Amino acid sequence: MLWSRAGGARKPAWVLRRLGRVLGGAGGSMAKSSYEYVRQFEADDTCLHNCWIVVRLDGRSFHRFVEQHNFTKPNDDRALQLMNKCAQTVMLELKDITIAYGQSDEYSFVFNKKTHWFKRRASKFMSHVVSQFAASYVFYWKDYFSDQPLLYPPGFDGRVILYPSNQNLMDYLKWRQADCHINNLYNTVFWALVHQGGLTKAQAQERLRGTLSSDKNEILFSEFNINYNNEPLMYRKGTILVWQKVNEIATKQINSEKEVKQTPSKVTSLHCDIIGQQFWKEHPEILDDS
Ligand SMILES: Nc1nc2c(ncn2[C@@H]2O[C@H](COP(=O)(O)OP(=O)(O)OP(=O)(O)O)[C@@H](O)[C@H]2O)c(=O)[nH]1
Ligand SMILES: [Mg+2]
Repeated sequence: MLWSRAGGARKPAWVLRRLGRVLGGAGGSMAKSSYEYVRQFEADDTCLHNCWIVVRLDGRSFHRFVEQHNFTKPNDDRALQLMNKCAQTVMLELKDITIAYGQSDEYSFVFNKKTHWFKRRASKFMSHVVSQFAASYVFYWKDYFSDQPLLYPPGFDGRVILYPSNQNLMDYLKWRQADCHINNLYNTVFWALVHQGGLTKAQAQERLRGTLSSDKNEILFSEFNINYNNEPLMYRKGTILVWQKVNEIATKQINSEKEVKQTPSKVTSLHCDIIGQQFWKEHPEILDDS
């Protein structure tokens, strides 16, 4: 059967000939419908070339979602692992993501600056990342929250940001990790004051007003015997997902005559510092756009 893509969707040739006649086309050949002009209203959202494309998503109204689903405070391991699982799924399903970074209810995905995926259309990047992530969140929920039913469908917002230089991209990721540190230190002291110190939330907030990081570390240590530096790395640093080469060679069959040898990669999660230079020296492949 003859098939054609005219009109957007794939249709058999006889349907197109009939459609052409209905729309007034001559001799059964496909004429453009008088509605075709509406395509011109679609905005061109091609991402500027040679820029890193970052998609960041964030849970919608998660302050309410975490309460209703009884997340532990300030960090819920099940929730963080579920976020990481969803982000790994995004990296495996979509093309050209070189690194991802997540903390709390947010995740950032960095697409290689040379990517040509979906002709670099921002709306395609954002919608694919967010929908894949949200669907995975619901799909894998029960694997992480076996005793807690999902009460309503969670939502995520998304945005696309372009970074023209490697320095800008590194600074973006450092900014997100600095944000993770600031929020996690605050939340750790806040909930220690409430849970262990017996303060109300309002009193804890008042106690922390105007304090510096050093003050918060001191409260944790002197009043609750908590050394902040011994708190789990995933809470303090967030999660970095990168590709790691697997130490074996796999053979991929292209067709009945041709096969190619490949060094496969897998997605690995790290919880290390990315603000200093060491991480970037150890992982030059992340910024390598070749
Ligand atoms: N208890 C708990 N709360 C969490 C955890 N992870 C994220 N959150 C909460 O999720 C919220 C994330 O903050 P925001 O994204 O700024 O707030 P939001 O309510 O999602 O609002 P919008 O993103 O603007 O829709 C905060 O209230 C966090 O405390 C967790 O592991 N445990
Ligand atoms: Mg949110």
